[in-house]
Amino acid sequence: MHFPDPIYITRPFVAPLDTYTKLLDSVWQSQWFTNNGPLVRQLERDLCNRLSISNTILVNNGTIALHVALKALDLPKGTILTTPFTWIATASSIVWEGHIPQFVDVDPLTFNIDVTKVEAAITSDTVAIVAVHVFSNPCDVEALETISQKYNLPILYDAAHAFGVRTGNRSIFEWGDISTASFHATKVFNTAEGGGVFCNTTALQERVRSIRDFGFNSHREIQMVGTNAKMSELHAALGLANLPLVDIAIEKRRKLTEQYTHTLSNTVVFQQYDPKSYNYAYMPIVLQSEHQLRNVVEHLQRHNVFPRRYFHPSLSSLKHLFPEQGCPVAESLANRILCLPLYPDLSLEMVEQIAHLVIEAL
Ligand code: T4K
Repeated sequence: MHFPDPIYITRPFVAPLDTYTKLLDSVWQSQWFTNNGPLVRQLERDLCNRLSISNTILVNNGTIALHVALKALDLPKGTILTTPFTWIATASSIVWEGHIPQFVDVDPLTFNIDVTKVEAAITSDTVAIVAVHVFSNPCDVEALETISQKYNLPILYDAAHAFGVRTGNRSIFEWGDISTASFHATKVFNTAEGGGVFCNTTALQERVRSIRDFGFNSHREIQMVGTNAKMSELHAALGLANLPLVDIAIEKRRKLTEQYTHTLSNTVVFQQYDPKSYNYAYMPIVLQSEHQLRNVVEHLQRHNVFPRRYFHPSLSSLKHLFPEQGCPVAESLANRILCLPLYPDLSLEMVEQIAHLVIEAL
């Protein structure tokens, strides 16, 4: 089976073009393109309603969201405990804000930071915890909350993947002191480029709003060192067009994931998750060895299918960037994990064919 057109890891799921251009009419009429415009404010309100949360602060991407959130926490310089099994932005933003990432190994089943190893990693230099709900799978938020309270350490959740996920009857964005999301074109909900910051106190919200806008306060006085993290009206318009489709997208992704899981259940290992708290953002499979993984990648590519090695390598092995520290579980996982194509426009038949190519390669 050779696919005539390349099948990439993902394709954005977007509203019809005329839904988007109708929203742009108001921008052209008002000539208001950015600086906390009406569409950004509308999208912030709509996201609060859709997610049942009290606040959403939109920014221009998920990496800036991390920078702004870290800055808003106003931490003393020190080490930040984090996961090595994530996209580089999680750790690079820690370094960019002047801190040192200290990696804590991950749980081999959930792929999230191993909460049983967090306490032992805390030292007098530790100033915060940055955890990631990897592939939308919630961290053990209750255990992390207990640790955070015991040691008085703020928690930032990088929830880049976790749009719409709920746990403990709360939006995942409400856990910790502050959470961030990515609304990049490859994400379940997208504004082409974009991100969100979600705060648990009004004081943090005010700091984030100010940092997003060069450090101005509501009286246009410069009160702190900020940046330009503002989302434009064009990006917000795309978000407003796409938001009503998110539930359809997640449901399609769920069905495709079930198909993969059914066909591959005797062949590969899957991430362990609770289907009630998952948005099917990715389709990770774990193979027995890196050698096997390379065979699968080559076989799929020969058939015009392009899986991705999210996340490889484990950040703990980037010795030229971060202090050396072994994380054997994350390093082994990163060498053997592969994300298969998953997006709403794939058909069940295509998924079945891709799954059979994986079996063939093995
Ligand atoms: N924290 C975590 C845990 C993250 O995973 C990320 C980003 C961040 C923070 C930072 O958020 P942002 O600053 O990005 O908002 C992608 C995304 O660029 C990145 O957002 C994402 N995580 C990461 C996991 O994946 P690439 O380099 O794999 O993307 P790329 O350009 O190769 O695209 C993958 C496939 O998607 C392409 O083969 C085809 C398709 N595609 C892509 C784009 C951009 C399209 O069909 N249309 C498109 O417009 O990084």
